[in-house]
Amino acid sequence: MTILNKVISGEKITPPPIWLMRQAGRYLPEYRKVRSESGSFLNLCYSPKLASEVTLQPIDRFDFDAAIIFADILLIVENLGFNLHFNEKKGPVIENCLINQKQIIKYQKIKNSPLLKIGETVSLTRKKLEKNKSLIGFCGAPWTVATYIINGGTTTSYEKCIQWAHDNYEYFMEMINLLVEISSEYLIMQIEAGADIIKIFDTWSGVLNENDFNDWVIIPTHKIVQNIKTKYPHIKIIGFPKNCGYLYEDYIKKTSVDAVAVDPDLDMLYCKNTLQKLTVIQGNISPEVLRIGGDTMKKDIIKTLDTFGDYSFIMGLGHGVLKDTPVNNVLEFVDIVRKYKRI
Ligand code: 1CP
Repeated sequence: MTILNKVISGEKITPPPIWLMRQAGRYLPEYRKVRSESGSFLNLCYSPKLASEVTLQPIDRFDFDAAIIFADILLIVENLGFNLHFNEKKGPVIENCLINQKQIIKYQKIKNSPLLKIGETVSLTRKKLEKNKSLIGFCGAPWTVATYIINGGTTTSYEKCIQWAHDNYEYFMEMINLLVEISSEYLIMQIEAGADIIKIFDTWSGVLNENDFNDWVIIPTHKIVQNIKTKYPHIKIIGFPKNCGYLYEDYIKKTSVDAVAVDPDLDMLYCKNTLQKLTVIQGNISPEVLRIGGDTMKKDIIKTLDTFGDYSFIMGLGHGVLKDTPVNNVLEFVDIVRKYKRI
């Protein structure tokens, strides 16, 4: 069993395993090289050899305990008939913003689609990755992916997006249900190709009230978890309902995920006294603190390890590595964690 799987199964390991969200990315010169040669971000995602190479770059450099497949949560929108591209300045762009004009949703099975390339990246990477390291497959949670489809890219007003979802409820729920189906299919494909842990990213879950959170975050996520566990009960699933505050408790109890990633805004003692009693947590150094480095980072790491070390814990960030993070700070981060001793 990999170290990460042991911890998610409830074993306490000191120092804890480490991996970071967006550990492969622009802060690494070797990533920037491959990325510029690939032509575009999407080309890189759909080139298994190159995607596998960048997936492994942070493992070679920092010896993290897990690799996360290099891809993006938005690739899947093409399977529902929406065209996706990435603009250097604007980020993701999905044609036909739904707020302006509804579009009939198509459904293209994973097995007949370019997403099969992601499966190739998974199997190529698994062959090269050490046996005691995990390979994390992932998807975006339906609500978060839906916000990009509704708005045609990153949303500037979530209120507008939520209002649109209520005004077009039937259409919206059909889209959420299709996202549940296709995401489950996609994750099962990644597991069959060699992913041993799954992460479900719900970056924009924090903008919802309790009712919408239940219907659009908890219920769809629970269905995805059930679909995976029915087929692969041993596969561990990490949920990330970012910025959802005290709703983390409901999320943990009702979705049946095996672990949650916590964001840096959450109170540490709440995480320790409430969430760690319910599940395994991953977190939650702020990406800004990693970018600053030095004593600020060291203090935060030690405080985090002291606070969460009574239970099984995964060391990481509360969100993705920022692109101007010095590589040396990441080396130091790993060094501090690996030298940590519990008194
Ligand atoms: O040109 C580039 O290098 C593009 C930058 C980039 C990268 C490196 C994007 C564009 N996506 C990714 C990779 C990525 N995205 C991974 C790979 C594995 C890893 O973590 O190392 C993962 C897991 C994601 C997931 C993702 N994409 C999320 C969920 C997690 C999060 O960061 O909140 C979201 C919201 C996206 C959408 C996305 N992808 C990229 C951009 C610019 C955006 C928009 C972000 C936003 O709306 O604010």
